[in-house]
Amino acid sequence: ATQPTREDKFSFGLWTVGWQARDMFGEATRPHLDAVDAVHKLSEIGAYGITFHDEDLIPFGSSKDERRQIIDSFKKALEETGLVVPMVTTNLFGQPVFKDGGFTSNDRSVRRYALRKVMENMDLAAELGAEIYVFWGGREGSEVDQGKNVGAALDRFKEALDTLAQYSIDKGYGLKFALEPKPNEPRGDILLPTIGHALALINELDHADMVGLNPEVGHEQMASLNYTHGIAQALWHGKLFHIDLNGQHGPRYDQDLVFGLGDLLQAFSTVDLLENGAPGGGPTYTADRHFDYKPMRTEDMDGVWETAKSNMSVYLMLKERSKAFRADPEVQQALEAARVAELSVPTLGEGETYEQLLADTSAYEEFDAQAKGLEGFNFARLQQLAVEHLLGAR
Ligand code: 3MF
Ligand code: MG
Ligand code: MG
Ligand code: MG
Repeated sequence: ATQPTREDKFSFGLWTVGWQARDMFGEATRPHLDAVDAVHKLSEIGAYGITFHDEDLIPFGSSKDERRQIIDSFKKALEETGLVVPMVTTNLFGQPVFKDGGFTSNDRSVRRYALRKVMENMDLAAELGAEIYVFWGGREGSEVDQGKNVGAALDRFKEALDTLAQYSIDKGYGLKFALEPKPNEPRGDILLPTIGHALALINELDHADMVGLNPEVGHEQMASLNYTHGIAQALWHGKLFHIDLNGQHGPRYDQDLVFGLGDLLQAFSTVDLLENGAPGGGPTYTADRHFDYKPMRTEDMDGVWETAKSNMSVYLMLKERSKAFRADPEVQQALEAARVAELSVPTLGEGETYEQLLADTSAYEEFDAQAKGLEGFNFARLQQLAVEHLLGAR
């Protein structure tokens, strides 16, 4: 059951398995991974898709001819394997020109250049049949509070997204945009630091309907937030367009561990939500299960593929455990005892007005709040059952 198939819809960023492990303190420990080889290898281990930043595939500064050649051999590999490209994104953080951001650089000419870079790559995304276009604004932010007019920066963020959405519409690309929040790293503070901030910006956009989120496990956890709650809210807004799955140990640097290898208990509730929906009902997630992680710097290429397989196998093990959890009659009793489904019952009766609520003395005047306050919610039993299922003790 931990053997992945195409139906599991697992996808990987080319920058994940292709990460050469160059970090803040040390040189690369692994050779360059050719995109064509990555496609073949990912297909071999049971993945469904591959995603990329423009520069992961086409080195910065390539000529038009070089670009075409790379794209053609990449497409050939996709055809040979049947691997798909569900999502594409732009690198607006690596080149020195973007050191103060792409869409929100204080320098207007940099912002115009950033828009053009995205448009060129959107053409490629459409050519490859991608449905989702991700925006992670890694350099959109500041270290010096006085150096950035946050309101003006949000105006420019909106201007960029509105312009690019119009471009996709006019070209008939049908792309859906997904914003990826992150609190910090590489900037001291990044704009749209959490799921909530990004959702609020979306409300201000001209084409809000085509813009959603790509939340990453580690990014929310770096902000000490609960990832499962975050994606649950995104789902509620109809905005969980895509996901970046990985692992993280709390609020430290962005670790990009293999999925689940951090807060495993939360990974369990994440998979439970993604695969089974909320207990008591609600919208579900349908796009690819995308991993954004970094294979440990200590590993050679064999180790890289070992970690790639780990992501999928951990996910599938958690999926299997979550199915067993939901199917267990004791869990169903515990959910019942914790009155989880009761939350889906509206607080007011059908058609009931606040006047009727005011007239209902059983709701207030006769309500024994003290006695009610002594009743337990039985969450402890539910938690224990979740742990037992997670550990395979049931
Ligand atoms: C950085 C990230 C990014 C984004 C990517 C868009 C380099 O912490 O998570 O990966 O995921 O830019 O998908
Ligand atoms: Mg990340
Ligand atoms: Mg990410
Ligand atoms: Mg990360």
